[in-house]
Amino acid sequence: MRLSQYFLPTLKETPSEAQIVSHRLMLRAGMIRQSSAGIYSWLPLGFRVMKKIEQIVREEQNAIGVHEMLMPTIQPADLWRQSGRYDSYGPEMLRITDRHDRDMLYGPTNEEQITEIFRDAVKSYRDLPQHLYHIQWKFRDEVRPRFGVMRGREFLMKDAYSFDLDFEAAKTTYNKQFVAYLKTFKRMGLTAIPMQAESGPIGGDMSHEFVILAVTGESEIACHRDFLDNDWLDNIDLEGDLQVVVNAFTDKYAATDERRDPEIEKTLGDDLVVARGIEVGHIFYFGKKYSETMGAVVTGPNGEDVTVEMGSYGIGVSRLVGGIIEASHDDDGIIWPQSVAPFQAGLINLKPGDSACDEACEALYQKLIDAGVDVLMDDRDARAGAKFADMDLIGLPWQVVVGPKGLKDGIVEVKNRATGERQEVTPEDAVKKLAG
Ligand code: 5CA
Repeated sequence: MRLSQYFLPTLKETPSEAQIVSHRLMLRAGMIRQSSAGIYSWLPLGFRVMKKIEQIVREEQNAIGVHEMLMPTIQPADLWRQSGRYDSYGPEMLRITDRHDRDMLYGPTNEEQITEIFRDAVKSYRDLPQHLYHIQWKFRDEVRPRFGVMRGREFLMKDAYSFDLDFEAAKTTYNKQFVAYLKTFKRMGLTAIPMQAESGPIGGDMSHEFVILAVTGESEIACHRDFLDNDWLDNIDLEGDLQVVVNAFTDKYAATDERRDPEIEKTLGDDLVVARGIEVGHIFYFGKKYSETMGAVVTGPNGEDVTVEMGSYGIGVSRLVGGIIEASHDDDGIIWPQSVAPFQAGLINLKPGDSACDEACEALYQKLIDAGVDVLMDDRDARAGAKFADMDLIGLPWQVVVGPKGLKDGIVEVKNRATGERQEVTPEDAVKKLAG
């Protein structure tokens, strides 16, 4: 991509409405713009990151055999009357009336919608289990939308739903999602701590929140120090026995809000960490809560009626964009983990118009593309200082700087955004380094 032909409206000044670093950096890096409170447009750079995150989530869901589908954003109120949640959900639900005076709503979640689809299609235990997900926009009319995309009103969620015959099968499904979540967040460079949680308006009696630590997190959490020690985490083989992996995490203390236990915390002593966290995912087992009220019943092995066991599994895809920035930035800007970076490398032409620089940049640009490196070339006619600042701000993992002085000696500079380390290498070696 050539920056001269791209849409990247970066800001020098810090926008005054942004209270936390990820919101500031997303606005400054030209990733998002606010449309109204808690509702954002995703500009090309931000959109790329969101798509990368979405793809990781998708791959890990597909890997455990959950099938992708797509349900609508607008749902009929009657569906929610069947579960009883139309009245109980409260003012967070955006209620709409269509031209025929029918009550509709913008979905805050999809338990009812998926249960209806399942109920009408699946009649026998032989067709179980069914595990489905979609990645779709949600709307919750939050009292206090804030912190940019972290607590939006409109936000993108991956929500998966499971239908199993009995508790044992439902528990296995829950465990599979649990481990898939650990893998998903790890691939994004995040250490997510699973903690027992309240299930709130979704309901149910088994539930874990996946929380990443950040000083600006909305909730206070308490956990065993081991959760912050990546060595311990790295030593757990996520491909191992499902229940053993889940136990390795759930055996250690991690809790938030009412679930915190002062007695346990006392015994932990120096091993206790109290910090602030951001909830990036939440999984629920709620058994027959919706299947009973909505009649999701199949014929069992002995011809009897079996009300199916359900769970739901959410990941805040758009929230993660902000969450990753909270976890990975410095004073100069964002530091993208390779796996979600909008481009792998930035190529800076220090002197556009200088034929040697232009030629070397064009050649390098082409070679990087040929080597499969997603590259953003800053070919704008701007000051070097401004180019460096923008490149640090948008946080691509690698920067390649091409200037007239270096070219005389046949070299370019390669900078690692995360470590700040710089190396002078030939253009050929730069390609090798970035492609490798
Ligand atoms: N139906 C269930 C799971 S599929 C559900 O809705 N769960 S949830 O309410 O916990 O939301 C799932 C995830 O969406 C949360 O963990 C969080 O990461 C994200 N999320 C929730 N509310 C917001 C919001 N207002 N802004 C951004 N992300 C949000």
